Amino acid sequence: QKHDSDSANDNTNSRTIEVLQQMLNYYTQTSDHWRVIAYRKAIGALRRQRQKICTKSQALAIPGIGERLADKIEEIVCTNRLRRLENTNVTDEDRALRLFLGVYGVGFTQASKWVALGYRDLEDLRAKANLSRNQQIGVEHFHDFQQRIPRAEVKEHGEFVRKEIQKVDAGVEVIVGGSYRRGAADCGDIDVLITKPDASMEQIRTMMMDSVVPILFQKGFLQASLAISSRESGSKWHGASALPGKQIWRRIDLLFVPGDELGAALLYFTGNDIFNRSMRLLARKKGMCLNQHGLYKDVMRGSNQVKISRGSLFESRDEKRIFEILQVPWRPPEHRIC
Ligand code: DCP
Ligand code: MG
Ligand code: MN
Repeated sequence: QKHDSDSANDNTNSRTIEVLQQMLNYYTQTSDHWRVIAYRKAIGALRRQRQKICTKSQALAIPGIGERLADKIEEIVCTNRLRRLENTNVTDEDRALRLFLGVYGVGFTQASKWVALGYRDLEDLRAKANLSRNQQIGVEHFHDFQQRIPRAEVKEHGEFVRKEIQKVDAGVEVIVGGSYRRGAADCGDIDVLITKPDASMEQIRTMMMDSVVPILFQKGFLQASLAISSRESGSKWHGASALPGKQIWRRIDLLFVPGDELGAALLYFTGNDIFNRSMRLLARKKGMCLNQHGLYKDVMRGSNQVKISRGSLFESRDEKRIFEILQVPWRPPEHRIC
């Protein structure tokens, strides 16, 4: 893998990004989809800049940043803050709602219930709320999970996993995906894809439950299991991990992939989510269907767009071939940001 150097790490625009990220969080919670897309674009574009962007005209010169965001960037750099953030006139309820939405695994319904019960901070939840096991973990490790993970540390987690698995089976491949594979300087979580060239779904699933996960727990690397999504094919393990000698817990997702689905799984797990959505939409327009298992052709849909037949597998092993078949010029992971 390329991009393992720390070149992107010392981002001179990190304060600007941090403030824009707060606005993004706000718009995400209020489901303001257009602003969410605009802010994500701008943040992604800023992350890729080598020099500090200080003025409106500098910001406007970057593709993906429009007039209004350029104004905001200039304001942030000049004042070290954004008036809009302070003007959103938040009530205690709003503040509590946003705080609770930041707890791992907590959605709008649960957060609203807690607010209605009069809870306002994490201490209230700890003392008064009837928390599920996962919610307890989310609350106890709230500050850990809120922190971005430096690229170098994401890499270390991936290497730990690779080393331990390969001690048992040298044929297993471990690839760090998600925002790391896209070259991000820091990541929200650690996304690890685990595969073996000739392994079937059945074998992969056995490897996950009987071997990989227990070993990584035994080594003291995995700290908690949060969720397992395991459909007819495909298995993802969600949990928390910590490096030896370190206190901080990180969110980690392990995606287990049969050998012949590697290409489609890589495409899915590299994202970003908006890029995935546009690729899937494109496949659909061409009468095909793209998901994390493969690209299917001759998919039949009824008038209501509901699938009648699943179609036949076109390609799943080779990521590049999927681009070719969809007639999309190859985009390296670093450019898969919409
Ligand atoms: N993904 C997707 N649709 C979603 C969520 C995820 O297609 N609703 C895919 C694309 C993501 C990948 O899974 O890139 C990993 O998901 P993450 O939530 O870990 O997102 P990222 O790794 O892209 O970003 P972050 O740094 O926030 O973890
Ligand atoms: Mg991720
Ligand atoms: Mn993830």
